[in-house]
Amino acid sequence: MPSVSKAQIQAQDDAVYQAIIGEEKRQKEGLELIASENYVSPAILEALGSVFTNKYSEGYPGKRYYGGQTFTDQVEALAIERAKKIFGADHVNVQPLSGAPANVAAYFAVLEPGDTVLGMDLSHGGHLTHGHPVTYIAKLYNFIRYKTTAEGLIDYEEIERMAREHKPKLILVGYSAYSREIDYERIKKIADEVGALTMADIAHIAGLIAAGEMNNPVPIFDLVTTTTHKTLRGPRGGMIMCKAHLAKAVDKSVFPGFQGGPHENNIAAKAIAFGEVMTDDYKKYAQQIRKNAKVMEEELRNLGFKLMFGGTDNHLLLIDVTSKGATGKEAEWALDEAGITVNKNMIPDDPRSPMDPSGIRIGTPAMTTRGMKEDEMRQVSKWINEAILGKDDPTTLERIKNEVKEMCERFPVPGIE
Ligand code: DSN
Repeated sequence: MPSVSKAQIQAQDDAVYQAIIGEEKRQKEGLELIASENYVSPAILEALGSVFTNKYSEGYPGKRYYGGQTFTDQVEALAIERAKKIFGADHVNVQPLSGAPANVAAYFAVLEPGDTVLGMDLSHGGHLTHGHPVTYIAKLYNFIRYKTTAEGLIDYEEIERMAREHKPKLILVGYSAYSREIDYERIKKIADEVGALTMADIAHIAGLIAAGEMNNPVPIFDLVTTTTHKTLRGPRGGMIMCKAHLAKAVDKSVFPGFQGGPHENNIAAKAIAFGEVMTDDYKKYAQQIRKNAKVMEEELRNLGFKLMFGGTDNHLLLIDVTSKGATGKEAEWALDEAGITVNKNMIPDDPRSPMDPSGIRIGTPAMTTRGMKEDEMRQVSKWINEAILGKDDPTTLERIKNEVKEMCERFPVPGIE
């Protein structure tokens, strides 16, 4: 696999060069299980380092505030057209710098201060930007938070009851740690009954939706936001899709309402990523992500782990590790020592704190990009169990780290030699 040249950085700035080399080694020798991370193609890395980074282009294709926009217009229009085709969207804005800005710009497009929004509680799989009290938007809007049922599924009846009681202006679905399918038709019906708009944040599962592996809210919902760097396997960035009637409001909200000049190098990379998403290879990749997650579900359950939401329909698993005698923080640390990167995560109604919760979240997108399949998932599940049980035994953690490194050598990371 071709690597992306760093010759200029090496010649000019050794401190930065060493940091990049260190990160390449970490990515190459370790197993990446953070559900929101992935590896982009060498073409996407090149686009990120292209001369588009030099250009200011406030506005939109054909309607910019500065001159010199022939090629920024070309590349942005291409990204928009590809995204519209992939998701069946009426309108797409590819300028949001990431997922949180995309969500805030979507709120600004349709809400007035004080408006009520119904969104999922963070510990049940929601996201900070879905109204967690630590965020500024929670001071601006009246967020009411719903939860999953005791069985760990989205509680549609409760959402219906809360929607009737609170009459929200917006009902929000789409999650960061929830592992099950979402019934968008049912949410739309509830929203229509109470006169609410609908918004889905598909940041985690956009790639699975694009490949037809999960339900697509875009033809049904008013607003759909996503990042482009998770299962979509594009550059770090965001995107808003919406119905035609909200197109102007969304564009005005992103610029000039919220952001300044878009990052056209990033938008060029998004266009390349969308081109990749349209291929048969990508469809196979998305299918394998889910197969791999299912194998890990089965293995980890057999190893005695308690899986939140009863398992997975997508790319991730939220796991309670306390039954293995560890906290989420301890498990994250032990796995790090063993060359396996995960993130500690709250579980529904977690009695512990966000910095030392009861769970970890794992995902298969990055491992699947390296070409790992069912056999490797079985092995990784065993290592997870051994590392957590052996958290106080440096010899066990070192042994797993060496085994992880050995396996990783057989599965190259795109863009790294
Ligand atoms: N930080 C992302 C994640 O890991 O899910 C969401 O913002």
